[in-house]
Amino acid sequence: LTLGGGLRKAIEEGQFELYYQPKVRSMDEATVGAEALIRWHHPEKGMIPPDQFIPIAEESGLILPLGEWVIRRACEQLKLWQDQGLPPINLSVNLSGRQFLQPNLVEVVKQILADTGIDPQYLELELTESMLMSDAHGTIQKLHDFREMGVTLSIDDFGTGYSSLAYLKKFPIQALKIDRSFIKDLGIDGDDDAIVKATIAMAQSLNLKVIAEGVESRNQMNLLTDYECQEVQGYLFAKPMCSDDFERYLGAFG
Ligand code: G
Ligand code: G
Ligand code: MN
Ligand code: NA
Repeated sequence: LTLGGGLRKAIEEGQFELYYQPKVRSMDEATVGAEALIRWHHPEKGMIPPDQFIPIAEESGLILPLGEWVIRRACEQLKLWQDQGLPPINLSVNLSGRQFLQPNLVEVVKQILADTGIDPQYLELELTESMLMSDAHGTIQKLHDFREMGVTLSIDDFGTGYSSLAYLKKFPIQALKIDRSFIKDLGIDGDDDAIVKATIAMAQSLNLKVIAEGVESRNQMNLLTDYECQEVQGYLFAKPMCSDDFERYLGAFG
């Protein structure tokens, strides 16, 4: 499978689409946000999942135009939903490592927000632990610039990387997304319950919002509500959906 060659053409021809997965508030199960997830509709190979082409886009550097397209498309969609009078939601996008290192990333995001007329408070950027641990020059400055702009920053896949709790103190982060590997056996494997409870308690005392990922069962949901996890995301509520389906969902459950 040689996807690399097709990637540039795919960007030019607009073969990508964003899907949206609801983020649900535990208290009342209202949809308060969504995560944008990219899909590639390949003309011959059909739908290709991001796991298969994001690494190639990273290697080739095409992640920069592609990543920029994702942020712009997400903000344009958010604007459409706001103009339709749908309940206000926060929309998060995943950043890749190389994209985060892009020196003008802050300017790119600022320009997209200005072009689309989106209030920065509705945009959330999902970072990974490795981006924060890389200790690259300018990381802290970048995070503070985003914060100053009013964009929300969260740590994705929390607990799976080479993590240091020091960065929770050092960096201006607002939310932790507990990786779905800790949610899978909640209520079955006591270690996972202990880890999830401890993460939530720590987040609460640091004033960070916590989101549990990969919630698939009512039992997991009940436990997470007990543990006072503010928000959840997972197949129990909905899989990632195309914009039309998400719009209907938001109309019904927003
Ligand atoms: O549903 P799912 O198959 O969408 O996503 C698989 C992986 O691809 C996840 O780790 C997710 O974070 C990543 N991913 C999805 N969309 C994007 C995107 O727009 N940019 C980046 N960098 N990663 C994405
Ligand atoms: O790495 P990141 O958290 O961005 O990845 C999101 C990935 O998790 C996407 O591939 C998305 O489709 C997937 N996902 C979302 N909800 C669930 C769920 O409830 N169960 C499983 N197994 N995967 C999920
Ligand atoms: Mn994510
Ligand atoms: Na994750």
